[in-house]
Amino acid sequence: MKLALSILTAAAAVNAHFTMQYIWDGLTDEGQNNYIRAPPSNNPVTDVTSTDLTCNVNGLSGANVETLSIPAGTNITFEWHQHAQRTGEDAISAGHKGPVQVYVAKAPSTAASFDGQGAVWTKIYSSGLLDPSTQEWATDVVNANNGKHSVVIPASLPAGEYLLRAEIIALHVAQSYPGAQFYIGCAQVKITSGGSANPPKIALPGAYQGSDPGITVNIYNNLQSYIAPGGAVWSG
Ligand SMILES: *[C@@H]1O[C@H](CO)[C@@H](O)[C@H](O)[C@H]1NC(C)=O
Ligand SMILES: [Cu+2]
Repeated sequence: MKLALSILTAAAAVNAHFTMQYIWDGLTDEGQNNYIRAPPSNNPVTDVTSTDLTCNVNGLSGANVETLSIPAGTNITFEWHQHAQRTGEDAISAGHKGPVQVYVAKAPSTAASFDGQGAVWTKIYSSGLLDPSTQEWATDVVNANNGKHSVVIPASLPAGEYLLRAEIIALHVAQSYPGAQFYIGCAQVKITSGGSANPPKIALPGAYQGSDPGITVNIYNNLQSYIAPGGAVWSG
């Protein structure tokens, strides 16, 4: 009986997917799915060549999504959940181990009409394997924070409308490709009072390969280091 239960629990954990459901502007909760291109389900993306990698399923347009005005330098918090709730259930299932990253892309005109294709994405945050001795991952911290992680929008980014793309990669079945699960949430913002930086940019899809060591990886063999896909963080 005990064995049967633990097998059931393990199966449930594998299926326990999640979505980005809230953004916080500083200490202000902007409300469920507001300013966010919400996907139709909490299933992950697994094909790194798909345009779903950009902003999740149906994420190439934000025609019905509002755009949040924020000054450059704002501390934005992203909040994820398995279901539409803040009930105290694991925000992201604890079995889902991996890195947490944030990218930004400047829209040529409005964020709502921007499809995010081409070399337009700049990585502004990345956290991965935090402690090899305990095998603590960035996802463990997100879970401990009730689904939240934060990033400060670099003050030197030029003013304009942007997509903010938060990404959690779950590596529990990443021993072969496709296997790694990409959870992606895109928010639409209008950055005011920015600077004049011209940061490095990559394409998503484009920059990730199935063979990347951060995408096809066995995390259950006392992994000592981890390199997240998409290159270095630009610090502003
Ligand atoms: C951003 O806000 C979060 C949540 O309030 C806080 O934990 C974090 O320390 C802040 N980051 C910075 C750099 O101020
Ligand atoms: Cu899942």
